[in-house]
Amino acid sequence: MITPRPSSAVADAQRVGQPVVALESTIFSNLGLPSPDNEIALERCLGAVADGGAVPAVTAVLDGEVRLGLDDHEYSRILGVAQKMAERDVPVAVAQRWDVGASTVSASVAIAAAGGVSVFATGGIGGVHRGLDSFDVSADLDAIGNHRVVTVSAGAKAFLDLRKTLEYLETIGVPVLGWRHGDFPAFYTRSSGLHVAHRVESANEVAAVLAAATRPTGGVLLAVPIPEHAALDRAEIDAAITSALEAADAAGVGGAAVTPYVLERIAAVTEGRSIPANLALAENNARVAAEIAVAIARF
Ligand code: PSU
Ligand code: MN
Repeated sequence: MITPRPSSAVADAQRVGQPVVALESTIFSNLGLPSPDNEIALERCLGAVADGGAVPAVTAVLDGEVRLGLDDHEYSRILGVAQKMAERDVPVAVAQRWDVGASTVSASVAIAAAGGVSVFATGGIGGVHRGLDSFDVSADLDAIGNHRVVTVSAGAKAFLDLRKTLEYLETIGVPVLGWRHGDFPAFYTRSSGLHVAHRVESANEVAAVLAAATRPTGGVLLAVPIPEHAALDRAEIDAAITSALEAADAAGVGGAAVTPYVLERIAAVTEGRSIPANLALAENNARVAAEIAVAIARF
């Protein structure tokens, strides 16, 4: 089993029961957002967690060591070239002493849970991909179901099959909560047209749901819609997604490379308009996650 090494800020917070929020590192690496937006996203997410009264803990593997929270001088390492690291890759990253393993949602919730952190913020989770023949179902979903962590996200990435993603989460028993919203968000837009199982109005309610979990290691998904002012036009983003998926298909991109490729194509087709939306929702999720962590610490 892994024992993540906490940063000194995270260790100090945990010693006195102060709230901590885990953040993934893939979105901040070259696999997530283009430079310099990745650095801006990191600063805004770190700031939002701190402003909310919690300590941020970016998860990663550095020099073969599983980390929960980084020191200031180390952030530059995850902003550069990194190897995408899902949960199943974490043991390999340790054994092979990877320089920089950038944690996806699945790796991040596993690291957070192992380090005693129960709230995690990301942009959008992975899920069930469109088309039946790819058999591509993100490991994020089972990881959320298998670790006692609240994952805060703007729904799943919009180019997925959101209906099947929600069905899968239902099957594996993950409570899907809508943050002051009855619809499952579609990342760049506030609504997918699909309903969440339950709507919640407060951070205390989310803390109470986690406390009443039926499984010792079950997680919760909190779906937070993108702030109104940052949301993209539904028709524009739908067209961009269609063209990005066609390009991925034509280029024969598969497996773990699909998500970075499609995100890059969506940014190109929307002439960069997907990027500020992505930054705004990630920051907003970090802010809500801090609220949840504060509520859990008080619960
Ligand atoms: N959403 C984004 N940017 C990203 C990701 C999601 O806007 O970079 C990353 C997250 O780290 C997520 C991962 O966990 O993509 C899912 O990858 P896959 O579909 O290969 O499981
Ligand atoms: Mn996949």
